[in-house]
Amino acid sequence: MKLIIAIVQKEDSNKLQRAFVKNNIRATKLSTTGGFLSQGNTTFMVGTADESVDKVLKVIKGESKAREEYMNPNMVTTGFDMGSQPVKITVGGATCFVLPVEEFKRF
Ligand code: 2BA
Repeated sequence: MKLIIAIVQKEDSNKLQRAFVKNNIRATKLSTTGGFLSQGNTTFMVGTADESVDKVLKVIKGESKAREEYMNPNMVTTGFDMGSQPVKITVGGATCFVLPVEEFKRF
């Protein structure tokens, strides 16, 4: 068994949640914050059989879009807007980790 941790943008989270339900994929949705931009994002935890990992990743990929954001570099490092030029960054689609699960129990 594997645990997939998928961090997606807030804008994609509702449709991804619906796609999980439609595809009979069990998931837990957490409200999270990106460590770099300090913007809200969504983290899904999906416990799944080894042979279903590719299917789950495909569903995640199908519902997650990369977007461009502009940010003030000083806001990230100092917390203050010091009038510097905003820089463009591409925020992913989805950032996914696939972890082995030692034990899975439901009581
Ligand atoms: P944030 O940490 O807010 O990062 C948002 C975007 O800012 C990143 O998009 C990346 O384009 C850029 N970025 C992040 N750290 C950077 C740095 N040190 N220098 C320059 N640019 C940087 P993504 O890479 O697509 O990440 C989207 C979100 O996924 C992240 O939001 C974070 O919540 C999560 N994430 C990404 N990589 C991770 C990792 N290795 N471990 C844990 N969470 C991760």
